[in-house]
Amino acid sequence: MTSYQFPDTFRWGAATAAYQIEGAATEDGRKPSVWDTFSATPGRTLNGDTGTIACDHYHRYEADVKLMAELGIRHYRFSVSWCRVIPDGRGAVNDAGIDFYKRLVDCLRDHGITPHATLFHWDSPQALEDRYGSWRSREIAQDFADYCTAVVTRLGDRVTSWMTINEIACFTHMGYAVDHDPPHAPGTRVRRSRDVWQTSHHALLAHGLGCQAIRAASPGPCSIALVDNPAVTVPLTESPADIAAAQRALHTCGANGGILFPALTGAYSPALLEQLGEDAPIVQDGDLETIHQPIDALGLNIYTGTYVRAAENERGYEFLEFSDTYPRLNMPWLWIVPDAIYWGVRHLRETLNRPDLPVFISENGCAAPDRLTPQNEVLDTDRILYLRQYFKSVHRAVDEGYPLHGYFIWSLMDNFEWAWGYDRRFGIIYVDYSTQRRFPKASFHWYAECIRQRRVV
Ligand code: PNW
Repeated sequence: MTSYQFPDTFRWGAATAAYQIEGAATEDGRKPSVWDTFSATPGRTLNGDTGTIACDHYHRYEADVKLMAELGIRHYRFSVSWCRVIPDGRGAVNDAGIDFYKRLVDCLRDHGITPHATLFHWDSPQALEDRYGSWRSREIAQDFADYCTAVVTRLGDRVTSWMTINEIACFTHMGYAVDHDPPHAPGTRVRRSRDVWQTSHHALLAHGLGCQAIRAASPGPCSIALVDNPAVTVPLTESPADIAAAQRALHTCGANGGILFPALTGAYSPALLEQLGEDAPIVQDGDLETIHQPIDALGLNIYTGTYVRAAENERGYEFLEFSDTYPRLNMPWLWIVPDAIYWGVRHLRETLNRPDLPVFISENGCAAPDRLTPQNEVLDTDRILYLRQYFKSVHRAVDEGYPLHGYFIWSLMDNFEWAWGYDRRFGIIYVDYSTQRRFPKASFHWYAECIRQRRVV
């Protein structure tokens, strides 16, 4: 019998992102991001919701940090808003914007919580969209690096754990998709698939130049990570044949072959390039070296996975569809596949040949149709069921010796879930948006107990 005990050194945390929680969209010199514009456009988000107020975390961060301390986490992942720091995307730095992050970080440290700052979580400055179409232009990579320099110069005395960019595929491929009009996220519909791959290529360049900028600006040693959401291939059975199939399929599943592969190996996956043909992005001399920067850690956002088995076809594998009744939580894509965490981590060693790269789960969690009871409780047993299974998968990876060092739950509190607005709740703290009151859910107390006992309870 296993007790699912974790080592004392394992880091437990929670994650959020600037546009999803901060609000204060026009305060202290902040100018619009593409998400302000997109969400203010009729028909783009569910119920026309915007992040203008969100969780009002900008004003309530002290109370929110107290809740983190109650939860018992020692690590908190948040993101810095580019257009708060450099409102026009390039040029003048807005000290008032920086000051908010200084206050937040100092408050975290006063509570014994280590800050992990993501420099970009989808909220590109609108000014750069107007200037050159954001990620459609190569120019954004240098502007991002300059923004990294501005932040790290000013916050590097109190933050040493940096993440460059969150989930490249989500804000490029979903924003610029060829066949969606309007797209699911801000972006201009482009003409062909190659133009979509070009936007993610520019984001990879931004990551690479960003890494160099952070290292150059940091006053002391720091840790730099990329955060990716790989499409995790999970072998249907753990037979050698199905495992080999899942390894081969990793290249062509989702956008892995054009994002995680170049970032970690310095080359686009040959299998993906063959599949893309004429639609492969244009790669200039030196780009792959820039993209393939040394990183200190990799953050994986894993919510679900894709089952794969060996097949007698040309590729040697097949992807399996989910049936209508396969269990999922409150998002169309949120099939419950706990083994995806274990396999996501294991693929780094066996499929991407990066056996020693420290990794952490930078996001995992689920949306559930939470309701406040008359006693002001939220009895989210569905979320606890989900998390308990995924924690066991985290434990398996740690137990088998993979370098998985920590876990950040998505999310600390309910927040602006992008195109789904406030309708989908991912928090372990319930937010009553009419009063901004916070109510820890049953899953909050459950997670607190896991952290206290360092095991899956
Ligand atoms: C992440 N998928 O996005 C983001 O980093 C968060 O900002 C977001 O709130 C959270 O997950 C929940 O959606 C994802 O299709 C978007 O598998 C799509 C997928 C996964 C994560």
